[in-house]
Amino acid sequence: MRLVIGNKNYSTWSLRPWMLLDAFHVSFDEQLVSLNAERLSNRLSEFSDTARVPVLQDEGLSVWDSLAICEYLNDNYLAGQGWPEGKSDKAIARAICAEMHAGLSAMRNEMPMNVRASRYVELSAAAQADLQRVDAIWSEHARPDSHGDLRLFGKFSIADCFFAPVVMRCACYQPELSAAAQAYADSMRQHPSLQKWIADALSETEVIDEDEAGIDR
Ligand SMILES: N[C@@H](CCC(=O)N[C@@H](CS)C(=O)NCC(=O)O)C(=O)O
Repeated sequence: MRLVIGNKNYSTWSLRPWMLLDAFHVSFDEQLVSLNAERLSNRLSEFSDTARVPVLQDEGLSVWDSLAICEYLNDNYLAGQGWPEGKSDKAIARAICAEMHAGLSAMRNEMPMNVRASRYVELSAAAQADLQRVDAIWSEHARPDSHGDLRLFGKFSIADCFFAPVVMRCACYQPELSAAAQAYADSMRQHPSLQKWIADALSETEVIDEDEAGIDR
């Protein structure tokens, strides 16, 4: 199985399924394609008609879109363990992932993930409202897991993978969060898979100008 991803410093959508695979110890190869703007669409259309990453290639099948990839992994490799247990937690987890997937766009646009950087950005009212929504989700649903680490719904799942890029955005731009939300972000940042991703991102040197925002702290 191979996961085609973008630069680890910048590619939020790639981080989601990568983290799921790594955290559940599913064996896979990764292929990193630079998100450098030059001929990007041509380079990415080799892997998917959408010309976007991530793309999962498995036994002749190609699956694009981070949510579809996570669902595929949950069905075929994780025996359903990718989502929280229980009807209500599972439904809410799916709902907040859908919310993250389809919305919160002001925050996404104004706070691009940049693992290497520590920046200040002046956020619009819309981005601040998105952040408040994220804060509410983390505050309401983060609970200690069996090791005492804070995870959404009390057990690492696709929901944590979907919000891991926001954890990294917050690490870069350091917006003010409630104590509960900050505690979740701090705990998630220590997750071994996220630590591996961060180490890989720090070793990258390519700068993608379109994804650089804010001023250095
Ligand atoms: N909805 C897609 C979005 C994927 C996406 O936009 N990926 C970015 C990289 S993080 C990309 O491929 N950008 C290339 C471009 O915009 O040309 C998903 O969830 O996988």
